[in-house]
Amino acid sequence: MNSKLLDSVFCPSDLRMLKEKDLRQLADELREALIRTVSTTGGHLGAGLGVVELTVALHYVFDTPRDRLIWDVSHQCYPHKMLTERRDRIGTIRQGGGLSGFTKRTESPYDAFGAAHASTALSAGLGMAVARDLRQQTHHIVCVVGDGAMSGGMAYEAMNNAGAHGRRLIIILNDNQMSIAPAVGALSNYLARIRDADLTAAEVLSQIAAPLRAEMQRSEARARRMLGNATLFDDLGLRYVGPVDGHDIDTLVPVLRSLKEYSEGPILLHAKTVKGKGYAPAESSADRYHGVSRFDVETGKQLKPEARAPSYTKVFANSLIEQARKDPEIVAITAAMPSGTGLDAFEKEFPDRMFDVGIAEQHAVTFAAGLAAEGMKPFAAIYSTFLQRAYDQVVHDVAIQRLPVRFAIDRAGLVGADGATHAGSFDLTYLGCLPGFVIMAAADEAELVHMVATAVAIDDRPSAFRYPRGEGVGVPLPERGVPLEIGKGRIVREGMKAAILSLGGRLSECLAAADELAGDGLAITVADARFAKPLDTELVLRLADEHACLLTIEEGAIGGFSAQVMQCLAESGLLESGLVVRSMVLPDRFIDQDKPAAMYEKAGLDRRAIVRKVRDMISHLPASHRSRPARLRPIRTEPRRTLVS
Ligand SMILES: Cc1ncc(C[n+]2csc(CCOP(=O)(O)OP(=O)(O)O)c2C)c(N)n1
Repeated sequence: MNSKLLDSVFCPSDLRMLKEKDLRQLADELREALIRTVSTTGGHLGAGLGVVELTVALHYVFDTPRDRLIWDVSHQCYPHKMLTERRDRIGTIRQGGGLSGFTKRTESPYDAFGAAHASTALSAGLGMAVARDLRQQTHHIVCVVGDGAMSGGMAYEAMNNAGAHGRRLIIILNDNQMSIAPAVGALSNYLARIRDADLTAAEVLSQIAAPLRAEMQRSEARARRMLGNATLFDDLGLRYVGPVDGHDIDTLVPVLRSLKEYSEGPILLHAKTVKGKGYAPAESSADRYHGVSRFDVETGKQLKPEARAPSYTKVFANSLIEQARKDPEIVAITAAMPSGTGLDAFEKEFPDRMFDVGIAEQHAVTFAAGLAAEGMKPFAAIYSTFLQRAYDQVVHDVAIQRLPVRFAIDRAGLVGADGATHAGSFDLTYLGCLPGFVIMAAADEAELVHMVATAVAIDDRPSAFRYPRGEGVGVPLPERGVPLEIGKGRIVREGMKAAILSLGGRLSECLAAADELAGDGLAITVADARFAKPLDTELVLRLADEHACLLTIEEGAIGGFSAQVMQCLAESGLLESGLVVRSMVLPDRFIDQDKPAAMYEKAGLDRRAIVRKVRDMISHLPASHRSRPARLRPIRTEPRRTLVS
């Protein structure tokens, strides 16, 4: 297909020069360009395909960027980026130095609000509406929210607030009946009930033109209720209109124009869309091509690199299934991420013991606490970045009551193409300060199997185990998980002079660094702490006592594992003994998307950085220590496993 119209649109003001009758053609060209682009870059596709017409119509009717357009989650923003001065760079999306896969305020004035975590648009939009009103400005605020994102608690908190404020705010509910998986929950059932027939533009206009004043609105709501068709949104004080076909530009344009005229308060347009719209392989796939690798446009076949080892996610899910076969009290919880957490496999085997609670991490955690309070063994599988949402629930509902909720923390550390919004940087820090928690980090996939078994066995307090995104390192998997001794690490390789104490997935880089240093005649001890909490103080003190240098490394922000080690060393007085101590943590800045290897290099957490650090530490040794021999006693040394390089 040629892209004649699309080529004429660099920015929305170009778009607004087009005739209304040309918008259909523009949308077709945009959709085609989107498919071609994502086929070469990979990324989020289905959601963008579902909002092509909405994107065109919104930029046509509203005066963006003066009018603020806010995309919830914003994984559907690719067509928006292509119409807002970024089409020439769209082929760089999600790559190092390229466009972000999400809206980002620093990237463009058209990105009114940055996002990537769900359910924030209404709160941000209401804040902007208040700012506008206080400054006596007149622009519009438009929030586009998916039905999945509408299942998150913040969306209700915002509607509750917006309904009471009565300020001008335009909400487009983009209802495609999908989250990443099919949408779940009572709200989804409710939307299915009210999404019956599509209204024409004229019908929506008469809906809007109906009684406007608040009092009359109330009586209209009563009348509607009596007719059995009041909506939850009306009752919350938001004017509900629709549903309309969200792919019909001829309906969308006049309807959006009339929303612009509505001055009585918040108004919500219910638009029905199809995730993956207009691309057959996407429309017919179970996840409607939510997130894809590069693919062949003709067949839709995704080109995934061959896996060298099973993913951590899969190892976690299989281990939990294995445990659940023996223990009927094990249940699993996900907040709208059944495939991302691997729990879809658990659900297949135990349909009654897996709970997808929607995009509702806070609820997921307290729900798990309730299960634990009744003696069940809940595993809440939540990405590190999304667990941030539920921090008070972790503290107040789980930790203070010492309830044995097990947190399976996926995507711990840097995550590649999703960038800073999805990095799992903080969990070691925010969990490490909570009394009573057991916190483990898997150095490889075999360790993860044992950590799942350990978490099953910890039945008197909360526990968490973290593991990185992507494939394991290729070690053989044990036949079955065996609970680890709580709070005990292991020495993986013995050396002299310098010791590296690693927590989690950087262990293989430490071993590679040790190999390199050994080539230069420097024998390095490498230990795997396994537990960030309780800390293996015996191991820490021994490493400190028997080496002249001690380096800790973790894939987490400042304040995590290394802080616990430093505290231990400081309290023991060993810091005054001439010991050279350093820590390697994620740098104190947000790291944009890139290939994982490049991100580790930027973060200074790769083999080369470790080698540099150790050499630097040794060069800082006081002369007396340089000749100090190591006095390592071989305890708890484990044979080194074969690692896939
Ligand atoms: C707080 C949070 N939890 C989980 C996710 C992962 N996630 C990304 S998109 C998505 C589904 C969003 O569904 P919806 O809003 O309906 O948009 P659609 O993809 O269907 O267009 C989820 C669960 C997230 N971004 N934020």
